[in-house]
Amino acid sequence: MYALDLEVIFGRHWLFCATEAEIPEPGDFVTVEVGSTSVIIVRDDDEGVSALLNVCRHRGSRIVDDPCGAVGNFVCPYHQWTYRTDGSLIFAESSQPGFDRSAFGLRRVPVRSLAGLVFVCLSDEPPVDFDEVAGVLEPYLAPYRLAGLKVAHQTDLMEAGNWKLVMENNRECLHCDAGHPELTSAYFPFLTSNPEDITPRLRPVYEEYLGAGAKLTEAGATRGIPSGARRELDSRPTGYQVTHMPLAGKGRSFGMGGAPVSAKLIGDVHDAVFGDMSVHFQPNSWFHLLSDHAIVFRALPVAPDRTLVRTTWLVSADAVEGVDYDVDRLTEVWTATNDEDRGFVERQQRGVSDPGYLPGPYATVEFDVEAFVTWYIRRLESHFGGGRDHLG
Ligand code: 3BY
Ligand code: FES
Ligand code: FE
Repeated sequence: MYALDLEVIFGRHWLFCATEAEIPEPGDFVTVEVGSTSVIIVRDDDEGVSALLNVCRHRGSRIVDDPCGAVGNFVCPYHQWTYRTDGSLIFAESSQPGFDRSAFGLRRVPVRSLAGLVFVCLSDEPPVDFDEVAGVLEPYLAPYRLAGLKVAHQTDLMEAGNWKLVMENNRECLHCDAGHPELTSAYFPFLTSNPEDITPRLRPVYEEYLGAGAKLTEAGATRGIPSGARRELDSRPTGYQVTHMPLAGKGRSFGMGGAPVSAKLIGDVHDAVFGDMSVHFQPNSWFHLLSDHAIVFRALPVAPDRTLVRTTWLVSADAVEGVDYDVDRLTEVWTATNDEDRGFVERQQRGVSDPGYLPGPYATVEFDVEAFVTWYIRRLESHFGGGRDHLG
């Protein structure tokens, strides 16, 4: 199943890999490891974003070892074949007469930037629906001007669980109330999608949540930033969702109790009380855009029971560390939340690996877990060319 996941899910779908903010200058690059594949995402000399296979066209050496860096050109450490940042080969020593350098550039990988979020597809025939999805999401994301933000912090968390458990955990907040005291200090306790399930104790908070949400929609409309939820999580190859929710307490950001975490608002957002614009992508990413920072998350499988979760915090380019923001305070809530989620994933991995495990039913609020699972099954079905029978 792990090999199949790498081949069908990670090998043939658009994967969020990095932000343009990580590679602001020509020659800046990050490398991304997906199974045995290594991709270099680089700002090329024309200021565009290229994705290149990290495999030398001479005798196949890996070219770049570093997870990120800056280069003039890429020089293969083995025999020094040298490539421009757009992948074209410019130097190959002692090549035979008639050697055509232009035929031996680094292999290019399909890449798209959606408002500064860089997606890569490892297949030469990527899902064609990305542009349509980008068309829907662009108006929501563009006002945050993500490409021009500054990386304030980045963490890599290796979780001892299968990537699907990481994603399922991300797709529900049933565990939030008990499991995320820091996050729920900034979130309303909207743990149910059914208003009739709201207890009398929670009713006033729910009314407050609805009121704050209505205000946000109004504010969003007046600023030209759309606010309405869009959701196509299981019906297309590039499954996505965007929601815009108010925050509790101070209502500003992911500081404790909804407190702001940076003094400089980002992009075109004018009001610090702008809630949480949250975006989900199948199969491997989620995003939270706040008035004063953005957090982007990416999960990549490393082994059947190992997943690497990268979290990147972005702030306004003119926000000064120690003056406008403090990394500890900026990252406090999600560092704690990520670690709590890691604990849940690892605990579940141990449980579902028990031969005695029998799956139970979802709660009503776990509908996005179901959407993820449905998306996954449909993608495998489509790979095998039809019905579930093919899955054995
Ligand atoms: O990040 C998310 O999208 C979800 C909602 C809040 C908690 N959880 C990890
Ligand atoms: Fe890269 Fe020979 S393998 S130059
Ligand atoms: Fe969680």
